[in-house]
Amino acid sequence: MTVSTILNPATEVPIAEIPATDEAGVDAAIQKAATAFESWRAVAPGDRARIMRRFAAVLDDHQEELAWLEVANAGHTIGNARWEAGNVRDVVEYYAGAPERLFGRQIPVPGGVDITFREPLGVVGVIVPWNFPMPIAGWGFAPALAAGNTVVLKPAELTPLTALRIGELALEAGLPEGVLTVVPGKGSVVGQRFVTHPAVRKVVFTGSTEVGKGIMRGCADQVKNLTLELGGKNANIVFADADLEKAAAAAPGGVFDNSGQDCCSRSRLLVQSSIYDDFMAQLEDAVQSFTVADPGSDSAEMGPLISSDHRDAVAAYVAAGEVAFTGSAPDGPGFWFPPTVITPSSISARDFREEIFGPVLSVVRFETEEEAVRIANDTAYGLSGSVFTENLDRAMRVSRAVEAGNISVNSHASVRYWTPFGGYKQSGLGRELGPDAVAAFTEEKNVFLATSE
Ligand code: TAP
Repeated sequence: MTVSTILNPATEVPIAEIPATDEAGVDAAIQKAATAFESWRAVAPGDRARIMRRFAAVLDDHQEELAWLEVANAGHTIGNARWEAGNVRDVVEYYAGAPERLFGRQIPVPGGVDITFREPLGVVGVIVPWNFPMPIAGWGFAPALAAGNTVVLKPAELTPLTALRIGELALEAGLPEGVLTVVPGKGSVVGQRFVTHPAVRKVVFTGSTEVGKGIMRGCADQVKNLTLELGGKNANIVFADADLEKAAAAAPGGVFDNSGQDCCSRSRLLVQSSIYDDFMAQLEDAVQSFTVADPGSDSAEMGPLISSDHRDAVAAYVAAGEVAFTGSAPDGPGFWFPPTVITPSSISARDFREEIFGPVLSVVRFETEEEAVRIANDTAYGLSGSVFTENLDRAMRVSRAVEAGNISVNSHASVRYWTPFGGYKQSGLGRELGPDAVAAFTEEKNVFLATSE
């Protein structure tokens, strides 16, 4: 059996050995989930809701444990990791409200009565990347379970520890065996089998656009339901009429949070020419005071990158770009990389076009609002973006004009579990979170009952 050695990315010290599931093991997990589906779908809505609320309570009791596990496995700062564990709890709690409110409709038709039902799909396969192991798992499994589906969940090979623990906590909370099964292993084996196994009726994939396209092609064979959350190259547009101090103070967090390993990272900064020099001076101060340190310390704003290979990939972009200034990072063991600001020679430079997924910010200037929107939209991606301005008309105009699923005005926050999240263009397909996520884990059935005159 293949075993993955899990490293702490801040120290490079091995912290666990996790067996990789082979294809027979994946098939057994899917079969178990298919069997559990028959009884889980039949659990009365109020009881399903109660079990999910209990699951949220158990997650709450273990928030601190889960957070420290993520610090060790993914190098997330403890502040972020606490938020992430709390987010899984909140998302489970939020969708615990859904089973009792999974309404159909009564539609007026001639000759009878017409009603619709929301029925669960069956087994749902959730494939999770390494950058946000806990929240992204929860965004898939919580609404899926609420709708009456069962879930097989594949964490990334590099970061399986919190998902495996959440699987144990689900059982402790009273979810029946087979309702939520965590299946660690390789994407090419476990993830691929979710795509090809006919009992898996929907795949929820979060990861790179390249792998996502392959999964979409694979799902086509069985016309399988699919949600894709893919990459991003998001623009932060700072207008001359913005509160510059606020915009400069917020920019580092918008791109360097989670070491830039964030599909919503505002990795393209567009600054209006008339304030460019002033803004860059303020940005330099903000970047240099951004604290990159032991992720377990309360003051850390950024930890290491996830792996040595990933650090090499990020470094290659920086070596090819024009570095304007950098922050600092610890020396010694750990996959550290300093926050780095690049001024690309043109908007066709690689660092300005490709998702780097590291702490690298590329800054360009623009003259007019139209030009800012044109540059922001000149990308295959469309996940998120920010607009900094004090002019409400401009804020609304630009928010509507940028082709992205999530825009923030005078803020970089993109994720709230109450609101829909997802991408335009090659950033994805479908939406997660928000009030409609449960519907994406159902088939809508229409029933017509003929009535006699
Ligand atoms: P990927 O390499 O695409 O991996 C994502 C997941 O897919 C991992 O669990 C991976 O498994 C699995 N996988 C790999 N090959 C597969 C295959 N052929 N069939 C099925 N599953 C397969 O991405 P990553 O490097 O982990 O994550 C970074 C990317 O995710 C970035 O592009 C980022 O923008 C994107 N991302 C998007 C979002 C949203 S919400 N849009 C959120 C976070 C991240 P193993 O790695 O374990 O082999």
